Amino acid sequence: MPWKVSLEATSFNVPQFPAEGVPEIAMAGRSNVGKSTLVNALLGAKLAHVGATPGKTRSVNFYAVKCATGASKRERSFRLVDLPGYGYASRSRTERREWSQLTSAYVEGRKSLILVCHLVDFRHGLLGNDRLLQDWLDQRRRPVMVLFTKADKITGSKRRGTLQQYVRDGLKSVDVPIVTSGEERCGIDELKRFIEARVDASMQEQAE
Ligand SMILES: Nc1nc2c(ncn2[C@@H]2O[C@H](COP(=O)(O)OP(=O)(O)OP(=O)(O)O)[C@@H](O)[C@H]2O)c(=O)[nH]1
Ligand SMILES: [Mg+2]
Repeated sequence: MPWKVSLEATSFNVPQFPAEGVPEIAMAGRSNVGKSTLVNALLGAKLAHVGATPGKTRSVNFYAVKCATGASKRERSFRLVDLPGYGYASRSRTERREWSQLTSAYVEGRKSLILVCHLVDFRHGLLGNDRLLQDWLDQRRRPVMVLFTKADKITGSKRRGTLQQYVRDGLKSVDVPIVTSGEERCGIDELKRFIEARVDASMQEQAE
């Protein structure tokens, strides 16, 4: 079943977050890595704002999704959450602090958050502040799934070797990272199935 999607909330502060409820899957990563582009590719709609200059997304954006999962094709509801990026140097210090406070308040405090997708540019691998994010999430026992972005910038024949090298270098991920491209739409269907399975598992756990 195709996903039924809509923008549910755009939050610039914690009180604007929608009430907790359905499971949430968040997209985190450096500014400009392609979080909003990947959200749009998953949603099949241009709902998230994309920008060539880093620092485009400044709010926590909640997208409501309905899908049918499992053998029974039961309808499930969840939210995809597009977060502001980090590592954007040229904004004012106050603005940067506000963004990171909002993002960390969301990730630390949100009970409905079942998975953080950590987006990493496939050309660069984990950079300094990506490792900081991985450690920070690990300390908070937040499950993390690494997703590589902009795979179209690396030739098809080099993709496998690049992925293996990054995995050998050490990264924390609940499963083998998925290599994606929002531009070429590669890895999108695989990622949709992965997300559906995580949502399904969390709903089953809740029901038990
Ligand atoms: N070639 C290529 N470019 C991409 C891909 N995904 C995103 N981009 C480009 O990268 C730039 C940043 O994309 P966004 O999706 O806005 O990145 P973001 O991570 O949401 O950035 P912030 O909101 O600033 O944190 C845009 O110019 C996109 O067109 C991709 O898969 N391939
Ligand atoms: Mg964005």
